[in-house]
Amino acid sequence: VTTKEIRSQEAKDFIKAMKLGDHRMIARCITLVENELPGYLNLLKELKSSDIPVIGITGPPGAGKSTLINAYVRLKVSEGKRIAVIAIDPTSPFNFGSLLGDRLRMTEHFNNENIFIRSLATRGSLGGLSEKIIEITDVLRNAYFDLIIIETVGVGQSEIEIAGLADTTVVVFVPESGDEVQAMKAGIMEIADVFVINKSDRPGGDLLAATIKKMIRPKMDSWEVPVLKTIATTGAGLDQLDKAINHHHQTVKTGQKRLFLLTEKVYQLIKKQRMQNVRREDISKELQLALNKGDVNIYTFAEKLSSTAGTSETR
Ligand SMILES: Nc1nc2c(ncn2[C@@H]2O[C@H](COP(=O)(O)OP(=O)(O)O)[C@@H](O)[C@H]2O)c(=O)[nH]1
Ligand SMILES: [Mg+2]
Repeated sequence: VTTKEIRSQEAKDFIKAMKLGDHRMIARCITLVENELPGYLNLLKELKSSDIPVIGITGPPGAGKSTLINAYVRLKVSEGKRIAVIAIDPTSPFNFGSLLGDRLRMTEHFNNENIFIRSLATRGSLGGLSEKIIEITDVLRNAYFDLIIIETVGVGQSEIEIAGLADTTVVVFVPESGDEVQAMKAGIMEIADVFVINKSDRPGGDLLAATIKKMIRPKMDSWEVPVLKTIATTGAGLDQLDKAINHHHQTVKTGQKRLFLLTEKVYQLIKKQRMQNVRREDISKELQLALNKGDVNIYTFAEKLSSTAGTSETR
């Protein structure tokens, strides 16, 4: 392991290699960022903004999130797409990759080059991890993938923390999740772009769907949140899920949600630099101005904003 600082020029070469699909380089860049090795910020500052879709899949443990992702990846790979999956699962941090790997290897479409899987261990909660995931996701967005999927386990507050990470957030339940849904906080309703009731080979899915539909509030960009039923183990309902994800991406690509997501990311980055007094409204305003001028690198942007915020009056 080298501790030599990565300079900007080298970072540019790294990104070039990632774009060409060099998996070892992708893994190296993620490790650089994950462990904050010397020069990792230089790498982040060289990243270009991109609209490669990031799909967050969350829900209670055992709901079938990994199985669903496995089936979805299979579908997308069969379309010739390249997919990166990040799994953040405190209950089974290392099982996911092998599960996905084994199942994919059995399919005719399996090609190592087209799938990249990385498990991240949590340190108890998602706190502090969310900005890491933002950074790692942005690294992956600069590689050669067509789609990035993040699996997180929904436990209390963490669903809300992932709100800023994914362009499309899919919340997965099972037909028996009624009590959980009833106890659901408003925040979870707000982050869900698509609801999935998986394990719909079991009864109760329609009733739960009706309950969820009653709780849905109006969303940004006039998006109507669909409630879908799937059976991840057979692939039933996967086409509808794919349609919903694609449709959502088209809807928010140029909509309000883009600014919301960037604001959320910059907020997390600045919070990490311990700038507690920064307000999201101010970030949004500055971001909109910057976006009007063109391409925005959120790492340079956050650094600039936190250095100016430090000198302005405290609220
Ligand atoms: N009956 C049924 N079982 C499923 C379905 N989807 C997943 N499972 C099973 O549920 C268990 C948990 O799945 P997993 O994907 O690991 O759940 P996760 O914790 O949400 O990632 C596994 O044994 C799966 O085979 C489904 O649609 N129907
Ligand atoms: Mg899982």
